[in-house]
Amino acid sequence: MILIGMFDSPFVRRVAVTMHLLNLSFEHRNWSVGKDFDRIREYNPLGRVPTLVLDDGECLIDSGAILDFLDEMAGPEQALLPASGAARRAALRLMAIASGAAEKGVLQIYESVFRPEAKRHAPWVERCRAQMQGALKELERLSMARAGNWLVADRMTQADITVACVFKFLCDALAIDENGYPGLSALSRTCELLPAFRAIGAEFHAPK
Ligand SMILES: N[C@@H](CCC(=O)N[C@@H](CS)C(=O)NCC(=O)O)C(=O)O
Repeated sequence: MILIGMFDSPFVRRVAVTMHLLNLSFEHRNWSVGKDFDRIREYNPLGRVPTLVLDDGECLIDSGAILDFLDEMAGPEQALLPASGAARRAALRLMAIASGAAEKGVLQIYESVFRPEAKRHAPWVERCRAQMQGALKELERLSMARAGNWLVADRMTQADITVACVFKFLCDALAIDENGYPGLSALSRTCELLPAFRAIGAEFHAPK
């Protein structure tokens, strides 16, 4: 399989970390949504990452759909999203809030990367920032409420992976102060020490 996209994207990174955890090997194409846009569009009509190219050439798009496929490949024992019930609902809610925060973070970055200064609209950026901060506040509340190391179960789930990837991205790319989020910082430290997270570095580079 070929994974397209840079690991500083939290969407790409959550897929790569998951593949590492599930022992699914892949080739990596470290393509930027800026300068490699045309190459990415050959595999994904939206020109977005992550895109996962399967061995038979099928192209999977959108990290949520890719994670669903990876869990299916891994089988029910190893799948990272809880199979049913309250734990599944809680994990999906956490993942939706974290992904939404990441999307609002990405929009703030794109405002300065893809728009000339004269066309930037501060109220729009403020709105995105408020949405991102609202999401982080809720993630912090939920991470402080957990009983053990993990968010929804007594083992790591996709909720932990997604929240940790998003928190790291927002701290690095948008200078979010970790100290304001002790629960998320603790989860992040636990995750970032794991071999799968260490293997998939997340150093942020604004798209060119
Ligand atoms: N919902 C998508 C979001 C992916 C996403 O926003 N990727 C960004 C990079 S972090 C991207 O491809 N940006 C280029 C663009 O949207 O034009 C997913 O989960 O895969």
